[in-house]
Parts: sequence; structure tokens; C-alpha cells
Amino acid sequence: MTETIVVIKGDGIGQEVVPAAVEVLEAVADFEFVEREAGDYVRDEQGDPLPEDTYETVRNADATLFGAVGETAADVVLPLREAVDSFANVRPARAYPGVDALRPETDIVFIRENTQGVYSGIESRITDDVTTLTRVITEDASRKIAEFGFEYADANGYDDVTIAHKQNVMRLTDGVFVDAARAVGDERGVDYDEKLMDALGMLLLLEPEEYGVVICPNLAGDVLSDVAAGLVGGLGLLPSANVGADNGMFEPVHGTAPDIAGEGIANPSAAVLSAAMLLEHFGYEETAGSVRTAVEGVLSDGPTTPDLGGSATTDDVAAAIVDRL
Ligand code: GGG
Repeated sequence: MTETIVVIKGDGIGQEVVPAAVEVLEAVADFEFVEREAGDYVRDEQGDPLPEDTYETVRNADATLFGAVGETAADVVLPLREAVDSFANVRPARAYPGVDALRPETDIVFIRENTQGVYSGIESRITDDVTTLTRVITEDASRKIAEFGFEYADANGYDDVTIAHKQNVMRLTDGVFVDAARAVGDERGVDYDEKLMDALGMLLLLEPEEYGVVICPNLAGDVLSDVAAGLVGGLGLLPSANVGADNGMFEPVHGTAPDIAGEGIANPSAAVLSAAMLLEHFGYEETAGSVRTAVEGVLSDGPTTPDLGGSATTDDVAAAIVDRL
């Protein structure tokens, strides 16, 4: 069977790194690619950042490869995660040989709850002066992400599982989150650790080697994974998978990088590593492994883009990865 992959480049450097990832996928697999549009520029051109056709195509495809969007993240990324029925956002932050990482011992995977928390999309303007945001946390979704996180740790050989929360302040919502996650850990009879998410931000910098899998509510996962990107060499290195039961969306953790967009020098590694996660999603483990090895080889031996100290273009790096395949 030929799987159908929707390709959405989005804004800024999404336009540059996604074609690099598609080039790599074309070199190793036989997918049918269908291009669709979304993002700030689509809002500016058509009035709607996420056309109905894009949403439906993503919903009915086998998987989506997504780049980045800017101001329209809430109108694009969140509905698309819902379209692929994604409950988990997997964000590995790993240091690679040859990359000048602040903390080369970092190997942490953030398992981010992908549907709730302050990203539930319930905001109101009460008066000109007063706005509110509703933070939704359910036991069901918290159990589901914890089960996924503990299972991920077990399947991928991580001994350290940490539950991140802020239950001392958000007593009810994070109370439900941490109680559900604890219950899953206890039922499985495995060791786990708990950390207040703000303290964890500091501890990741001081002792990243102490952390393996971090199970966290939505916003905490978004923030902490960017912190960890700083430990391993920057956002150009972090891929992610929005995991659903039968569908998925794969996107670099980075945003649109307007400061370098259009220059052709964005690091495509995060997008290519996201493509490797897409291959894994279909069970093509060996092919995913060879893509990862090719990326690691290029990160180690070059060429590299300016964010990693080199002078190569996005296309140079993509070509070097494909050469190794
Ligand atoms: N590919 C990453 C991207 O588009 N980021 C925009 C953003 O702010 N996303 C919010 C999120 O990941 O929840």
C-alpha cells in the first residue's frame, strides 16, 4: 500500500526545511505526497489560515509533514492536531556527536499532553481590560498521556521517568494530572520522579543527565522542550511527532524563524528527523534508523548551516543527507 502524506510547508523557514525533508523521504520510501496550504500567508491571501480542504485532506490522509506557522498557530496547529486525533506530542532532545552542545550528555524525550491545558482554546474577553483563559485537564487525558509516556520509556530503554506539574499552585487541574500519572506509574510498578515544572526548567540546565522521559501537561511540554533545545545545539535539531491512534502529524519543534526566512540557510535537521519519526509511525524502523544515521553523519562531518557554525545552505545539507542514504 502507498501511504498518502500531506505536506504543509507553512510560513517562514517552513517553506525551506519541509522540501528538504520531502527530498529525503523520496530517497527512501514510496509515499504519495499531496501538498496543501496553511499559515499566516494563507490568512493574508485567502482570509482563512486553515482552509477546510487542508483540514479535511489532513484528516483523511495517513500522515502529515508540517513545517511551521507564526501568528496563526492557534488557528492552524491546534486544529490540525485535532484532525489527526493526536493525544501525544513526542519531542526528543538529544545531543549529537560533533555538534557543539551546551550539555552533550542530554538525551531527554518530552511526552507532552497534546489536547488540553491552557491550549484548550477557551479564551474570553470579559471587558476591554479583563481577559480570561480556561485550563482544562481531565483524568482520562492525563491517564492516556501517562500510559503513553511510561510505555514509551519502557519500549525505548529509558530508566528515568519524571512527571512535571505545578500542583502546588494549580491545585485542581494539575492535581488531576499528577494523580492520574502517579496512578499509572504505581499500577505499572515502576519508579518515577515528580518535579514542579518551574524547578525542572532549572534542573534540566544543571543536571540533564538525570532525566530521560518527561511526562508533562501541554504548555509545560512546549516550554521545557525549547529549554532542552538550548542544551543540545538549538531548535534546528528538535523533531516532533503528534501521535494519534491511526494518523499523525510530524513537525520540527522550531517556529518560522523570520530573522533568517528566505535566505535558504535554515537547518533542515529537525524537519528531516521529524520525517524519520513519520517513517517510524508506519513501522519502517530500519529506514527511519538510516535517515537518523545519515543526519548524525552530516551533523558530525558537515556540511552544516550557520546556526551550527557552518556556512552551508539548507539544500547543501539536504543533499549531503541524501548522499549518505
Ligand atoms: N512547527 C512548529 C510551529 O509551527 N510552531 C508554532 C507554535 O507556536 N506551535 C505551538 C505548539 O507547538 O503547540
